Amino acid sequence: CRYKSTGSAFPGKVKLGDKTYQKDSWFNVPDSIATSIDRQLHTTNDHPISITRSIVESKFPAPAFKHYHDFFPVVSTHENFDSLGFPADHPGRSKTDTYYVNETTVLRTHTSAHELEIFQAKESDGYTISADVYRRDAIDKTHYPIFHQMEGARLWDREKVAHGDIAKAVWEDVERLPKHHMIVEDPNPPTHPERNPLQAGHAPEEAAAIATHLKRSLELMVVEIFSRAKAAAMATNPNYHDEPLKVRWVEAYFPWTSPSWELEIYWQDQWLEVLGSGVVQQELLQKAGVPSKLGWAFGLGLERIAMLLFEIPDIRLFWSQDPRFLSQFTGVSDDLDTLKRFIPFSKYPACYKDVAFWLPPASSSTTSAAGGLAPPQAFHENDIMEIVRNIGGDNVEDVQLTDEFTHPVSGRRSLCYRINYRSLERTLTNEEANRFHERVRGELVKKMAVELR
Ligand code: FA5
Ligand code: MG
Repeated sequence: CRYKSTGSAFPGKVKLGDKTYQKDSWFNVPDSIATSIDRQLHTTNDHPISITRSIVESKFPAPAFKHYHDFFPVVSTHENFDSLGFPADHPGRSKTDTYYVNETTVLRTHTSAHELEIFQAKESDGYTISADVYRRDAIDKTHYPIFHQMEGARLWDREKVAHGDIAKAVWEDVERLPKHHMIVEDPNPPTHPERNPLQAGHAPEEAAAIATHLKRSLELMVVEIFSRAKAAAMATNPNYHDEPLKVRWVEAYFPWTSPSWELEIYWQDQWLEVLGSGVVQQELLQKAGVPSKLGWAFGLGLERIAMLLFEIPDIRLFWSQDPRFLSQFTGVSDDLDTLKRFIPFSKYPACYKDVAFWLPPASSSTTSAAGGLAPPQAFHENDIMEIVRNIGGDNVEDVQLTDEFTHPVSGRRSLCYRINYRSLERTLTNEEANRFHERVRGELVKKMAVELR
């Protein structure tokens, strides 16, 4: 048995939700993640993620759209990556980015993992899927290793529209959508031969019609949600600071859509990406057994929308069990006209600690990855994030690279990270922060073979 000699956390089985899985050397799911699977915030009554989900769903009404909430988060690598055309070497597949249960089983990294099966099911030509998704990622106020996405798609069938004229049918549906007056920056060409190509089987006017329907639908979702929520806030708070809503479309790349775009909203002096989207690749629809259909798909971050809507300043708050957080949403309906902003409770002092280290020389590092975290010769920042997260948990607000240089003679790289230890719920003592920090330093040496400076 090839796993016997390692003596680490496998072989063995792991229970995730109500199912049991065989682990192998790919397993990298920490307990804190495994035990959070049961939380299902997107269907928890009176939780801001569930309220937000319901508000966004209402912008994609039945019968055109069917709404799914119950897809289990453990999926195959085929569902999460292969079915969508992810190339074999796509960085998203890496153990540094994704939580693996075993070599062919992952915690889904996005709700797109269910696109193929939903297209296959043919239950509706429009749908949304809301679910929890998992990623090894940065630590800051807008990133968390578990978050929630809503996937949406809308298809048209060449064989069911008059004269097979998809472009005309889609334009008629565009005409039926309400207009809006929000200023949208969209300097992007409809398609771009290298960056955002027109698909082989699509006429330019088909892609243009679908793109217009996609963009208008998503803009309407944003306008309706934010302008009504703002009106409610201004009605109840005379000192409400009114900032005009600013949004923009940015070119993007996804293996299963082309052309593709992301939508960003201006928030707290920066552009915040809220969703990715595009015209669905015909190859995916062929695989699903619906080759005569064409359409669009999007995937949005529910936390990002919820943070804007309720003015929630830190993504960790969604996981808080503190009544000072949860009680503010009790009895809050999804009625936008009566929506209440979150009133922050006291902010506790920040406690910054730096850690500086030399990375191991690339050639000698093959023996390093003791815990199976780091791939042998490559350094990946997500491994640092994971170490900090596993030790500090929600007591860490932010981890930032503050300095980086390469030694002119030895060629070795040195990095310095600044960790902000700050709980949302109480003041951390300097001793507590020091204890976390000492353990972080120890684990960096043990798991990543760095040399502390
Ligand atoms: C995707 O996940 C694609 N599946 C979206 C998509 C669907 C594209 C269908 C085309 C067709 P992306 O990795 O950009 O794309 O994530 C989508 C959204 O999830 C982001 O715009 C952001 O709002 C949110 N998001 C991403 N990472 C995090 C995170 N760590 N914490 C919170 N929200 C996140
Ligand atoms: Mg993105």
